[in-house]
Amino acid sequence: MSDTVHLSLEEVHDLAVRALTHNGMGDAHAQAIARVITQGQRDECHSHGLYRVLVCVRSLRSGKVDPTALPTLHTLSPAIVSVDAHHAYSLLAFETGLPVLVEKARTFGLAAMVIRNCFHFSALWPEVEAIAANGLAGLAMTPSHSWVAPAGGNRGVFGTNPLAFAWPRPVGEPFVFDFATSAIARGDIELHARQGKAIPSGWAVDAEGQPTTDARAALEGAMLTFGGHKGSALSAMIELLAAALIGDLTSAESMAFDQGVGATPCHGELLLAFDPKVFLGDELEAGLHRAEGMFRAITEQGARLPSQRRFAARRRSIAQGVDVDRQVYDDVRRLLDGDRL
Ligand code: NDP
Ligand code: PYC
Repeated sequence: MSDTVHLSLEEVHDLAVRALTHNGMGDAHAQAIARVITQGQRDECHSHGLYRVLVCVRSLRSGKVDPTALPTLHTLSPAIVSVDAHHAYSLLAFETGLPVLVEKARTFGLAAMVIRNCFHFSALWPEVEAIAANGLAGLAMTPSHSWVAPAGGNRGVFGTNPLAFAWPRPVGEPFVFDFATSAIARGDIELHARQGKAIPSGWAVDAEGQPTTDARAALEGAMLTFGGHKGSALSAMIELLAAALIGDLTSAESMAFDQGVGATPCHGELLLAFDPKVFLGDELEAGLHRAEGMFRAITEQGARLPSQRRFAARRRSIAQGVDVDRQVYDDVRRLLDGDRL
């Protein structure tokens, strides 16, 4: 039997919605979550694709998540919108706040969206891409749980704290990067552990603080930042801007809030949008042209832009569907067995 199951994107979306709603997720949240999970599977970001349905359902069963709360909007200042997720998942809050963020960025040139009190599992590129689809540059960051040691330490302080950026290009896909400030997303180590695979050295230390390539030992120990002190400083910045500054939980506080139940981290998120038309005025074309020159200088020497792998996977998946790890598929299917929660 093959290790993978071939599905269309519609089948991925439908399976995610059914598994979530069967386990008590409200329909609006299930739809928003399934859209992003399908995008993750489509772009071959396996740590944030269908696998996340398992984590969402475990979180629902923990009783911590509000499965139906609807987000509410508040204006903090003319350029800052705040969306309270009321302890539901973050994605509906993002969708609710996006049009306001875009309008504010177009008015003021620079605007922020704060999301508070949200359970947050998702990759950030769908969000910065959605900002770029409106002709704006976008920056997003969020804490998670304190699994990651600071450079020079061996005990978790930071979350895996992703940072994502998108720049709208005159033609074609935007320039996008999105990475954890840990050496790798925790989801990737979890997938290695599920598959009994070793991890590369440099990702984590074990519970005794010793370097390890054992995925399970890594999950028990502490993850490491990417780029040593540089990733460590960026991760600290994210704790400051996307937790302390916005009045929400740090990764350490999110971990404490979890009380060991293993739910999705609960905290806030910060998104910034920049309107090149306001920054550049009459010089818009020249500014965008300058950016294109920089992209050309990268690609003309054979280096690739971040997200090129993802965009190629997207084109393939749209044309042919996706191959889902059979173990993940079977586990998600099993969530449809038994009584509705
Ligand atoms: P990766 O290390 O896989 O990739 C990070 C970025 O680097 C991508 O934009 C990728 O583009 C790019 N990249 C990779 N290799 C190259 C290369 N050779 N040249 C140029 N660019 C390259 O990601 P992570 O494991 O760090 O993170 C994975 C996902 O996990 C992210 O989407 C992140 O948002 C999510 N995450 C979410 C968290 C949360 O709390 N919500 C916490 C942590 C992570 P490409 O995709 O095209 O390869
Ligand atoms: O993969 O590190 C991760 C992660 C944490 C929260 C959501 N994804």
